[in-house]
Amino acid sequence: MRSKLHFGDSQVLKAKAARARPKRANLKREACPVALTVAGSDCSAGAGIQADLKTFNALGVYGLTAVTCLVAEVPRKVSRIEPATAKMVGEQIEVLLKTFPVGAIKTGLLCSAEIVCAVAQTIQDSEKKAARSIPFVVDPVMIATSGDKLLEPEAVEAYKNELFPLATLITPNLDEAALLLQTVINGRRQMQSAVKALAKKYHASILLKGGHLRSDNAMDLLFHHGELTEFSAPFVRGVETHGTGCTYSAAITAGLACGCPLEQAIRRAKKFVTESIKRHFRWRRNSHRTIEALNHSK
Ligand code: PXL
Repeated sequence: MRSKLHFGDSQVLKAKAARARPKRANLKREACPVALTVAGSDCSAGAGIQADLKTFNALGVYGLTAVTCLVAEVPRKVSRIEPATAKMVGEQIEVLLKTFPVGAIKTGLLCSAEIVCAVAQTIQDSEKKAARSIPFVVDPVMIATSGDKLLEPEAVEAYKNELFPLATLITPNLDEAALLLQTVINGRRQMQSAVKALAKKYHASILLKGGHLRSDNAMDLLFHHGELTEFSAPFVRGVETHGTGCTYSAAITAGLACGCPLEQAIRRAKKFVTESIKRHFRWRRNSHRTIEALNHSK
């Protein structure tokens, strides 16, 4: 049975409701930094858009996405890749950049030469319209950790001619740097000359990731404003590393979106990746096989 309202109760209820309503003062809170990732979807969620969003979230940044392709895969096995149309990729970027206060952008897997060109063109046009330039991290994803080819070979030229000239930072691993320079890199000395050669060639800061050297330390080299800086962390052995490259560049992008200087953003990102590997998830598939994934939560 409904209880009877007494005279004056409605005023009391209204006052209570007003107190429960969120205060307009909420709007005065510090605005959350925003970052945009332009990348592919990894259905196993360790790499690609999914890794980027989890990383942004863990680092206190609101993540926006422009999806370039769908990848059916699990760690160590890419099964199928289907690209979005270049027009659709461009349009996602355009509407986002004209609406949100994007503080930094990153690209991951771009799949085809057509998509690389559309991304470069749209970012350039949007920045011109807004009369500002946004820190831009290019992770030149070409080959998966599994060794599977992820990028059409013709797209490499489009990266060199269209996208690299817009980059604040380019983050190749050793295989990608070797492909870009048409050389072999297998030691610290060769890393030093490669990072300088790439910076000179593409007029951008370069972070060359040495993780694939498999020494005791995962050592990366930054060439920025004419100076070499080394970032090292103990190599975490025996763990599935699917998605570490995406996670690293997403964490750097998050730092830049928060206004950190480049070196500080890289230092923090390196720590975040190392910790996501250390605290990885592991599931049992059957009596002798397991499956692992990075743990992007903080
Ligand atoms: O880790 C490289 C990578 C990036 N982006 C997507 C991927 C992968 C690896 O498989 O699927 C979407």
